[in-house]
Amino acid sequence: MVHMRRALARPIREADGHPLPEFPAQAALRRLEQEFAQMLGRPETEARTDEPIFVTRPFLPPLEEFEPLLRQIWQTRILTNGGPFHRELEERLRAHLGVPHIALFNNATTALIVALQALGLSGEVITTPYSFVATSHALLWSGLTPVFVDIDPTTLNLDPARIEAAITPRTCAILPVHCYGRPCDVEGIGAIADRHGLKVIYDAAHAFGVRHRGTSVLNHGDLSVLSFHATKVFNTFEGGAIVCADRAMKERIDKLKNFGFDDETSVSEIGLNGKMSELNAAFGLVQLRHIDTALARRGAVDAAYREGLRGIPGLRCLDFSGAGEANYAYFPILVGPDYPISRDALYDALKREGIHPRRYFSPLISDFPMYRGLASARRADLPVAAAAADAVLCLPIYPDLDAATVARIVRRIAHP
Ligand code: T4K
Repeated sequence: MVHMRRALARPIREADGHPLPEFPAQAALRRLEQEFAQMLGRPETEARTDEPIFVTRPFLPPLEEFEPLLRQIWQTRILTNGGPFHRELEERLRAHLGVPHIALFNNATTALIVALQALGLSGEVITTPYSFVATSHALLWSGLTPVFVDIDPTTLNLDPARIEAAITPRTCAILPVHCYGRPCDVEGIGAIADRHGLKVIYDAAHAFGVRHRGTSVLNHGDLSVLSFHATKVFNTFEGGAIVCADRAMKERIDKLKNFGFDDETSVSEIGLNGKMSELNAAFGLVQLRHIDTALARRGAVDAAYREGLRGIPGLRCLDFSGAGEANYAYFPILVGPDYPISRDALYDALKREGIHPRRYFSPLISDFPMYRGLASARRADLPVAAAAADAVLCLPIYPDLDAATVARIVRRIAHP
């Protein structure tokens, strides 16, 4: 912390020795520094400029906390197939998230495929082109046809105003994404689904812990799918889950993720192996002890970015205000024509400095070869998604990101 304070107090100089104007977010970053000091309760070292700064860095609990659970696994030799840690994590996540039922998976992609199978879908599914490719890949794996619909310019989520025009007699469901953890217009989408008798599966890979109008955003739609991948807010190394409303559906999902077994000798469906191992589940239990601290630290980084980047011409931070309780999973900025250099030039400039933002989500899913030929994949019909894909840059955000590094990133963006 002492080093960090010194770094912030130093006048900011470019390599040629000319001082830059006072950094506008200095006060915000001091506050962030104080918050970090309180939350960590231990000294912080100065941000190291020789280490690459990636878009994310997985949160890891103290190893000592994980060791006793590992010892238990070694004693019991229960490694997978719905063991005690698996059952306990399901129960704890159910309570923590405030959802009726949750089924753990080995990753969100498998969970998406099982979710689509559990609802018995066939035909066309309306979805967003502005997401990670797993969203649409799950449809193709399930023999379903993606129908891409443009996104809303404010939220970058599927635009309900455009959904009805894409509904055909073959449409069976809507697969929206709570992109970056920002809730979709769940009321608007729900109303359309009800009117047309469609199922709704939310790809909630980014939405762990997000709340909307006083309840978990995962309580909307027929099913919601979470990712617990290393890069996510809550990680179990690899992992995922399906949230559902009733016990019968949970039992069906549990069967489908276990090859379709009804009992020891009968198999009634073509299930797959989607089970989470005891190792991942045990790790999740330890992670869950720290989730509130991890989210608070992400929130502090988010606040510092917003203050530091405010007023820079041509830059827009995605607005989460009024969207409920955020989880600060990503920090997307949109680089517009008024910014001095292009999005890609900024991306390259930051990379040269050892800062590695990501262009999530560019290209659009609909630009990839296996989707390009679909009638709904024409870029001209997806202008908002296309513009976002060309402008977006997700800045590094993770619990361990320190104030001095946030300051450094903001300075580089303010003075490209
Ligand atoms: N739906 C949506 C909307 C999704 O975003 C995703 C996944 C899914 C579904 C499918 O979920 P899973 O089946 O994965 O559970 C990453 C993740 O692999 C992927 O899970 C995630 N979305 C996507 C948005 O990002 P990459 O290829 O960009 O990740 P990668 O390996 O380049 O990692 C990014 C940075 O994170 C690295 O530069 C360094 C850091 N990192 C990464 C890993 C894996 C670490 O520090 N440690 C690590 O272990 O896809």
